Amino acid sequence: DFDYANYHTLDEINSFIDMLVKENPQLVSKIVIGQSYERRPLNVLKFSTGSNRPGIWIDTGIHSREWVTQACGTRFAKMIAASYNRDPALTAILNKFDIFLEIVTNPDGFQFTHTSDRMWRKTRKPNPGSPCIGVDPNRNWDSNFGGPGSSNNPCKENYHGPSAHSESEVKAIVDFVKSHGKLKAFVSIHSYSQFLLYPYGYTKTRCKDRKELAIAALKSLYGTSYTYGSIIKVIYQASGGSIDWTYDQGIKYSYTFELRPLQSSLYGFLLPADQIIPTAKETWLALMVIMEHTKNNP
Ligand code: 0X9
Ligand code: ZN
Repeated sequence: DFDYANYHTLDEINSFIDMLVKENPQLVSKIVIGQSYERRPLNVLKFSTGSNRPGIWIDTGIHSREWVTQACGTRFAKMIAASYNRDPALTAILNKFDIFLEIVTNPDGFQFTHTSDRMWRKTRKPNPGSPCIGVDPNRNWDSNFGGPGSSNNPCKENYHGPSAHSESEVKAIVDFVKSHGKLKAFVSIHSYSQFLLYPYGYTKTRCKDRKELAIAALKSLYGTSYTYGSIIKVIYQASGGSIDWTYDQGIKYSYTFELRPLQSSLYGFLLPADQIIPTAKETWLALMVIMEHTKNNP
């Protein structure tokens, strides 16, 4: 059986995905929404009990070094598959909504964190005219693209790329969101700092749903030490981020998590494996609150 309490390679996670589909064929399927720069499939798990449903999107690992997020992604996948027809709350959600989960959203970067550089964040596409590789996939979206909090220097960790949606890993999600047309929630999971964030990152203008988003966030964080608020207030200004784009596309429940550890921790991206399960548990509670709120207020 899959060991959820440890970190895994890309191949292991892909095998896990195929196994989950095989074991739950009536509920779970794998869709390939595109391919990475290095031609790896961009695998998305679809949990569905009906046709033509509105959807909830969750992605982990768009920044490849944030290993606790992909690890939590596998745990969420198992939770969803195991909870249908057992947990009434999740069953009610799945009777109305499809859930889409992209566990390894930046597979080239993730592979590179295993083979060469544990701290790799960006994509692996070369930048013409520069010795530096990769684009920050959370500065590459068409939400004030190129604005403050992103860099035009290909050697920087927050390089926004040559144009909005230049990265196939980003473009695949953009195309999926547009063609689906009925996503009601979009949750992008990062680490670290223990934050739950809502739009905006690119502007101080407060998003019009902030009160509702804050209430949902607050409820979900009851009992855990997370800070919540808008990206620009809680972290820093950042242009070209995913949830600002999805929110401006009309997906009201757009959130970013920053999972464990706290910002002050020396572990940073290197969270000890014994914290994977506790992190997944607390985050799952928060996801359930967001998904239930979405179901009840679509
Ligand atoms: O800088 C980022 O992309 C995120 N922090 S991280 O340490 N995981 O890299 C913050 C994301 C804020 N979200 C948006 N700007 N949409
Ligand atoms: Zn991140």
